[in-house]
Amino acid sequence: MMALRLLLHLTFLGLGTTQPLAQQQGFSVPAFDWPSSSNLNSPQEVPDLIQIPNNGSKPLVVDVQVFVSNVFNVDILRYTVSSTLLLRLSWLNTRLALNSTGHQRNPVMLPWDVLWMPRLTVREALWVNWQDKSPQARVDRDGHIEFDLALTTETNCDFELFHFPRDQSDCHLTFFAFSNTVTELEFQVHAVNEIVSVKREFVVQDLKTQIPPQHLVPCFQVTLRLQNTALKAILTLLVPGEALLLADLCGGLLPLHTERIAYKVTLLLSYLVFHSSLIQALPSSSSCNPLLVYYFTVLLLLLFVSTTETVLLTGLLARGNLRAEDSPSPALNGEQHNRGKPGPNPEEAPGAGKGSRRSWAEAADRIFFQVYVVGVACSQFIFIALWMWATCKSDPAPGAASPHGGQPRL
Ligand SMILES: *[C@@H]1O[C@H](CO)[C@@H](O)[C@H](O)[C@H]1NC(C)=O
Ligand SMILES: CC(=O)N[C@H]1CO[C@H](CO)[C@@H](O)[C@@H]1O
Repeated sequence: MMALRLLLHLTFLGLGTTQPLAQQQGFSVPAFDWPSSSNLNSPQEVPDLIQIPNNGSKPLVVDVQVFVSNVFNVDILRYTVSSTLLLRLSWLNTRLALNSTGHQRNPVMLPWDVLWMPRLTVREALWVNWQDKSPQARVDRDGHIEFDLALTTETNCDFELFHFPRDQSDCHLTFFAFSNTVTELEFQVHAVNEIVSVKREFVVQDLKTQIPPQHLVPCFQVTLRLQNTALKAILTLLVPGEALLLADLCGGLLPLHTERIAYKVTLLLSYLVFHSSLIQALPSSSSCNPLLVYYFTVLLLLLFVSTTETVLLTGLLARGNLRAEDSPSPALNGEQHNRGKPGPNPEEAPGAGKGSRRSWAEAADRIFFQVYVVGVACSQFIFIALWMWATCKSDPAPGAASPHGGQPRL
């Protein structure tokens, strides 16, 4: 019998790691030791210890200490956070106190499946990996039970990316004990920050715990405040963007009849490539999209306007030159016909037209350049002001706006 149990136990451990993700979300009780309804003749046969300890008319108080040991991945595109936590659950079961009196003085270790324990489910989780598949409970002589549960989990988080890459978001992990009711069970929760790794783009600024105010199932909530350190995004996004804008401004200093048009078109093309990779690197959202998206779109429009201006003026000049090249032959003929005659000098007319057209285009270009510099400077100042003072608060989620049912307001 013992050998069979051991074999079953090992099989369970072996299977445990290959379980589908959905099954790993709750801390599932292995089937072999759980009294199934088929081999129970009456409810009295359910072993006492696997039922929740009674606390009269009051709920049992389970004390939870949450040690956050790592936040190892933050994926803003998928809105997920991966973290490693340790939960230390402790409560009092006076029935065990009676049993462990006698010569036994030290705490005893009991397998977790002979005792009642809250079965926890993480609401925000995509997957949960409970690291120890068969944790042991430490029971002291007063009947205090202590369980350590280590878990790695990937959870959903609504990042506030309006100020990306200097964003800061609160990510929640809500633990529910679905197999008990609020009249049976109550949590008391504290958090301990045990994060030692600092080699991360996102750092944990704050760690809080609370019991959500309105709840139908016993639960507790851990809140991580994550802050983006922004260095990588500044180096890869802001610096190239600003450099391109500066290069475009300097391009305005080139004379119109040189290769300015090739220079501007190359800049616009390289900016388009940069822009598309930038847009792919940022997530989209129903509200409070990153301010940077608007900024880089304005930058794109500015580059487009300056390139268009160069193209238009160069086009006008080229037409003027063509017309000026066409006109000299009749002018020359006219000169031959009118040689020796007094009057207006026809040689001057085409040359003057060409010169005035060129000076007109250059004046327009100079005015445009000044307006453009002012426009660029204004756009930068407006952006800085928005960055400093504008805030954006996402609408509350339908479930948060009207808890426990009600019309979803989307
Ligand atoms: C029983 O309930 C009371 C009142 O809520 C609480 O102070 C006490 O700690 C509980 N006892 C146990 C064993 O949980
Ligand atoms: C010695 C003693 O008190 N034993 C008790 C241990 O707990 C079980 C289950 O509650 C009781 O049935 C025993 O009497």
